[in-house]
Amino acid sequence: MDLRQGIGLRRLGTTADEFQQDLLSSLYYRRGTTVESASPRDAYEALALTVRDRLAERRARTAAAHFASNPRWVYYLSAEYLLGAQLEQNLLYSGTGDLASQSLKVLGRTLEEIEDLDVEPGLGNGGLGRLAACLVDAMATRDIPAVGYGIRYDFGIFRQSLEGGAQAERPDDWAFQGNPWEFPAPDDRQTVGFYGHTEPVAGSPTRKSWVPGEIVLGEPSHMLVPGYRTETVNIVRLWRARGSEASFDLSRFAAGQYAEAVQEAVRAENISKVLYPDDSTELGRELRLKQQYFLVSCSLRDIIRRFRLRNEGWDDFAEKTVIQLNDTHPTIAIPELMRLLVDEYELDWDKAWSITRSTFAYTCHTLLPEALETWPVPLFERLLPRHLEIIYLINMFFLREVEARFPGDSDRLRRMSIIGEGSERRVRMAHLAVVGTEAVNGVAELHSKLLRETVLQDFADLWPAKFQNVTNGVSPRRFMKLANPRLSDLITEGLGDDGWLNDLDRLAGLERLAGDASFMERWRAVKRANKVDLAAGDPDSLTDVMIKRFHEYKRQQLKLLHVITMYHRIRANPAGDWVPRTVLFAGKAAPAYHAAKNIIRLINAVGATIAADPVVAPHLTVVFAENYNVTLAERIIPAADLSEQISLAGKEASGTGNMKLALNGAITIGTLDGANIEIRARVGEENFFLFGLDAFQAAEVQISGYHPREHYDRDAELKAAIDAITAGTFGGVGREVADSLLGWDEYLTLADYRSYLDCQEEVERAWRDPDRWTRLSILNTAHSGFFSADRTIADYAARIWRVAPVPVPKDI
Ligand code: 475
Repeated sequence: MDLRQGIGLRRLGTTADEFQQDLLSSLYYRRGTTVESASPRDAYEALALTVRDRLAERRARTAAAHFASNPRWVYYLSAEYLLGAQLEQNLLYSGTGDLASQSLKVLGRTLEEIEDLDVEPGLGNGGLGRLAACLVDAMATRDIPAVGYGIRYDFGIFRQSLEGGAQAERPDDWAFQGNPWEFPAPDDRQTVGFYGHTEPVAGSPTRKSWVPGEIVLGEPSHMLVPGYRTETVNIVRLWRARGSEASFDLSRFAAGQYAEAVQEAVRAENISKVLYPDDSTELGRELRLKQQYFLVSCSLRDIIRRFRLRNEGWDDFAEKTVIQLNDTHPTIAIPELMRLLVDEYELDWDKAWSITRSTFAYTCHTLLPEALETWPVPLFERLLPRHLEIIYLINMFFLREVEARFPGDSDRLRRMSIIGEGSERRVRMAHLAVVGTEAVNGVAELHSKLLRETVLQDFADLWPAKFQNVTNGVSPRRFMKLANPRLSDLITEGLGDDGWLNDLDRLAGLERLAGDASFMERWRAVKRANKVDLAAGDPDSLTDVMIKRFHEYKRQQLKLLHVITMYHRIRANPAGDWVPRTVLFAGKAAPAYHAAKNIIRLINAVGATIAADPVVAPHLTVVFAENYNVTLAERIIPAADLSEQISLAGKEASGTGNMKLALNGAITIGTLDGANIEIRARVGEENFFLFGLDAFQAAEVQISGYHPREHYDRDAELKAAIDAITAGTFGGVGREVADSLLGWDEYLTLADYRSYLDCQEEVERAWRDPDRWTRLSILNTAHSGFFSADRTIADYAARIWRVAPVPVPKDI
């Protein structure tokens, strides 16, 4: 196609009148209602469609430009996307915010009330899912031809509420009222098989034919992913499971067996029914493996279909395609591509393997052994019999390679095998992911180093060049411009223009303003106004935030011991000169993770005791904000003074909340873990509050035998804090937490307690000097530009994907 001839699309209007006309058209023709009878929901949907049209127009141009250039594509496979609310983002990315506010007047509505109806799709758990969303945003912003593939769960991450201070979970029926941002594409439906058996193919030693025992349909819909200040609009394509026609049993229905008649369809549709709410822990349920294969099977067929639009044969496939695996969840894509190439397209094994290996890349997001996915061989064999056979073959060739390099090292073979031979044989997905890909990366420097030196050491010995680091990043559009408009305006004023929003290194220009009295004054005023908006505690107090999933390795319990100690100190000396603090926690715990839920319960019990204590309450407030999600993060982050990043060193792969908070001028108190190390290196040692064991020391303590009681016996304040819990001071809540800390304390909370408390005193010294604190805050923002997801994508594009941007012409 010659793009100069145009794509036959009329440009949508950009004036207020034209926008209003389009809004009314949406209301009349697409909602089928009138101004007089329009409900708030009608107004919301009409606005969403009007804004969506602006992006859809750019999408059409993007698709045309991509088709014309037949580029190398990036396909991002992720079981999770935490996209966040769409309306505000799409208003920004289409530049229609002001038009929308004005036009809504004709419907008698304000943008603020309409925005409240925009439900965020919570199709992810935490860091990994939000990272996927930041990366697709940055890919579009950098004009990378890309599609994100995922699952359209009917129910996203559960809604959390507190009942008597304990976490309660309710289902998240996020699309109950429909989702105006989505384009269903039933024509691109795929068929997915499960179970059954395999049969030999005459005349071929490697080919097999798989006869599945269950067939499920995958129906895609896509959401638009606009780039910022560029024409590009990419998509994320989400698959929803449907029963096939054959899954409805008419004869049973006729016989009055209504439930039985639909049971097969219900079974099929259960595959995309709900997001597993377990973050960084695996529970190895069959349905989860079904979800993974469902995502992979639908997406690979779609990728091949797209490849075939412009290419023939297989010679160019790996040249035109790179598939990034977001953790091991989509790793069955490796044997699935082998199956498609060998069994269905009849390529020989070696050719298929060379294509497969050079198509995939794998990102690991963890170091926790329990988060490294493995599946029992019998389950795999039942659900995906052909894939298991292929994995065995991959493993056989792989182990031959290892044997050739390290002859006679049977221990090494056993350690590296894709099949773990413990009491129960299991498929090790991380090993499969390393063997079947061209590049493997960790998500922060320390994490990548620890992967090479510990978890994946044998693989790094074998293929050193395969291992890379790509430090995570976050979207400055969502987490600065949208979340913190006041600060963004001030930064734009300080820097002279808003080019920093897609060139975040320019924030460094703020350094020269870090000593400017009037700029500092305004910086402080912004933070204060954000705190007033958040309305969690006194806006003049130190707002100390710990917002993230609840996990013992992240050590919310350490923060809590600090809170209890402050409580004791204030009670002992009510007239002391205390720095007023508001300690704000937010985060969800996996519903079956009892230790984490006990910590939530104890936080709330301690908070209630403090609130009821007239001596302590004026100085210390503990707030637990319910149902932490992207939308809530966008409210809390701009109001934070202190960012708690206190995981046990060597456990947090990267963290991304740490980056969002630093960019918004919060100062970090943290360990040498994950990306904290890189934040500290950039903002400067003197602008970061460091405490605790480093990863090496932590490992040494654990190896030499750790006795938490020694710390308890030695440290009177620590002892008092734990004894208070045990004595029932906080409504009798929390004894399990105290027992676990004293009994084994897996994450060395007590070992880091004193160092953490000392460091908090330094924090308070800095806080007492408002100019010093403001300078720290400005410098944190100024030197965090590196943590833009745009930089992360530039790294992936250059070092892993080897893809070039394909700009979309403005004038087609
Ligand atoms: C890390 N989620 C952060 C972030 O790289 C890191 C695991 C299993 C099943 C479902 N979800 C998960 C994670 O493992 C996860 O969110 N990992 C996080 O990835 C992005 O910044 O340190 O813990």
